Amino acid sequence: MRRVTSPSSPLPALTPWPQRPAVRELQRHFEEVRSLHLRQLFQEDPQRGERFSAEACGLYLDYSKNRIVPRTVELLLELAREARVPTAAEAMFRGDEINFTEGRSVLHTALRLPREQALVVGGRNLTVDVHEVLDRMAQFARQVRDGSWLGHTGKRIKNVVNVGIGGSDLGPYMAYEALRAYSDRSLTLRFVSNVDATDFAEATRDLDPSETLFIICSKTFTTQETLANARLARSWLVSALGSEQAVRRHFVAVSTNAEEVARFGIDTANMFGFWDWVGGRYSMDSAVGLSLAVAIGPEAFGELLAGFHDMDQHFRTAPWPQNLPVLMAVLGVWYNNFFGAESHAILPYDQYLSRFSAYLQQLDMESNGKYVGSDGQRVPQQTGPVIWGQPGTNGQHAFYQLLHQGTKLIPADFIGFSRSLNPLGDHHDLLMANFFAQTEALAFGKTLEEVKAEGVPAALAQHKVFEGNRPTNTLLAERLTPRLLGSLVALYEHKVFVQGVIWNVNSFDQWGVELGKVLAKRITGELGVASELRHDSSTNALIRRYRAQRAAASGKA
Ligand code: G6Q
Repeated sequence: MRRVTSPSSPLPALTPWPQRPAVRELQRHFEEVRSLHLRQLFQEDPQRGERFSAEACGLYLDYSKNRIVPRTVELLLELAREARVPTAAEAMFRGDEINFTEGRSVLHTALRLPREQALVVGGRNLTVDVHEVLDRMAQFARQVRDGSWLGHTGKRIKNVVNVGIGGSDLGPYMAYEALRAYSDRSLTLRFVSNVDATDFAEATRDLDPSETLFIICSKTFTTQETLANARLARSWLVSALGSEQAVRRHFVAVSTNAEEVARFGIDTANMFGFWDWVGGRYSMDSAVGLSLAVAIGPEAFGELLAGFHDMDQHFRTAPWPQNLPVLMAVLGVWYNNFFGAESHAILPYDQYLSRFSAYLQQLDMESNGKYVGSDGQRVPQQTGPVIWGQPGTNGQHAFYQLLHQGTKLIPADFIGFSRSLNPLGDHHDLLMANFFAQTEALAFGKTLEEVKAEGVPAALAQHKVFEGNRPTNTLLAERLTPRLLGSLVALYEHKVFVQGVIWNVNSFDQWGVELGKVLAKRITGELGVASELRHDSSTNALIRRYRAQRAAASGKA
């Protein structure tokens, strides 16, 4: 339950953005460096590639293709210091209620603490609670994987369907796709999130109910979409197997709300809990990852958690000039608040990371897409950017045109691996050649002189010029493993955290999703009846048209 608290941040107040000394200094500095070209910067400093690089937890970050000089980094780190990032980070790790608008601690980092590392908050050792659930998850995952968890008719489970939305879907779905190579291929995993029944229908159309297990994943267990899909799943199962008793063997719940789980009809013995100090979009390493743990097994799931923890340690202890999350955060601030960039692209060169940018969209945009600061006032500066992206090289044949020659500045993160998990033919070299070529092309472009020297006709020459100077970060790792994925996700979690602190927003609430939910509830009751509508003229007309087409269709049926 949420506690009613006085909504003020436990962190020391921050000076408004325009008055911060580091902001002023950065504005001056920006005027000096804004027109510098990466071509020139690389020419002047042959060591630049090594100078602007850092490495941790198996991830090598090359940030030399950013529009920075050494002084830029110093000033950006000063901005982070001035925004009291270390104080905020320690408050988070310690369990202070930094999510003050919801009266909650923010302790996703406790989900990956090793068993022997106690974390006592409010007199309770949270590590014990965390590992108790992890042990139950491991036991359950083993039972499904070894076939000892049987369905109602005595058949072994072959299909696992995770039903959840937002934070209860995006994380496990992304990670399942990312770690497919490590999964038990005899199991079919599906993810149903949308309240559009097509999602459920398509996910289950080829599944045998007697071999299918549903994991109903909902922190609150009150989410409209998830409960609608869970009810649909129950009737799909019960009508096929002919007994309500089947629910016991085919439904488990992941939630913080035992009461609602029981009300739905799932035995709370089959419930895996977590806590209100885990935010939805920070929950894939809690019991929300149960479907993933079943797919890849408890050992690999443990490796994933170890990877998260590695990055937590790195973030907490590494000096900032080598600190990956801090560096990536301040570089993002540099483009967002000084160059006026509106978006940030995430471009993984690995098919297994096909859902990574969708995952980061929620992590970043739901955390930092806020115009009210921690002091309750509208912030005077820009906050979180639009996050978007697709796996390479597909994007190259689609939207990269705009990255190279568009009028907008779009900083991008390129993520790639030296070794493929599917080393077939020379595919990996082809993929990675593109990976390296793109950041090179974006940074250095092609001048008019170069184009002319190729003999391009004058009328076409300008069209073939690439002005370059488009900033990128490159993250290169050896191989995509569960541990590496954990570190990669934690890297972005902490990046988002640092940015939220600098922008002085509460990265852990999400009030902006509430209004639409409330209005939808009201409209749901209006769609099937001919009641008077009291919305604006646009909404009224749309609902009337929907009602009419719905009625006409049911007349035909
Ligand atoms: C994430 C958000 C949101 C949440 C979903 C699902 O940080 O809070 O995406 O995860 O709304 O909520 P439940 O897990 O409670 O169903």
